[in-house]
Amino acid sequence: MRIDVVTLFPELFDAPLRTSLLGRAVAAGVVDVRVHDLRLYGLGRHRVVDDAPYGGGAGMVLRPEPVFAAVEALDAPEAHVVLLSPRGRRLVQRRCEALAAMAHLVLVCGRYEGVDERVALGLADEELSIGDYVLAGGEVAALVVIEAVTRLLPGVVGNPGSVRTESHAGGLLEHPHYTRPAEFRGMRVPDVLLSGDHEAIARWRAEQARRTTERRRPDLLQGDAGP
Ligand code: JF5
Repeated sequence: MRIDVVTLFPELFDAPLRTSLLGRAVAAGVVDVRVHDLRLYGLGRHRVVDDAPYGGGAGMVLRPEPVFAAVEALDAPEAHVVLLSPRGRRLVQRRCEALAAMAHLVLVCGRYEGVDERVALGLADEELSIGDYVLAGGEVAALVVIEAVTRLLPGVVGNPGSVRTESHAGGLLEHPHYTRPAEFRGMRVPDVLLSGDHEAIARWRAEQARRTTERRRPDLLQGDAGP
């Protein structure tokens, strides 16, 4: 899979793309991530990328020309172009699975107080948000997309079971996890997990997942982010 990123802060991607699961996937060539500096497509000698909003108001807006130029320079009309912004549709696991099936993604990172609407109207195939909060820019949101998608690609997570049975993929939160020691600061591992009775353990885990989801995330039981 190939992922191109268009950003004013390419250096933000350096460590995350060299570290841990993402670093390994990039090194193995499972995903080819290329980060492009939007400033190179800025206007005039000063490489201007922003301007004041029509209609007035505080802050600056990312102009459309540099964003269109950066994406069009990729010369990849088949690529799926995603604009990250708080106005986008909320990203859920099901959407990550659909993105992981695509051959080529382009992630456009907004900045300033907003992005000229013509980017959403005439360039992006979809606008996504990673959650209901405002970031300084779309870069961290793009990293979230890259990590959530890359770990779904074949061969990236060692045990395919850990991708299939994880939180949300089944529409439920995970059951609690425990490892050694059996008692820590007065907190005991539930006896059933030490029993060796695998059917009882499976029943306990299913019950815990259901109860925790009911209490913490009743919205998931309505199928909002489920499979
Ligand atoms: C951004 C205009 C982009 O804040 C975000 C964001 C939140 N969820 N997903 C993305 O992106 C930064 C701010 C303003 C465009």
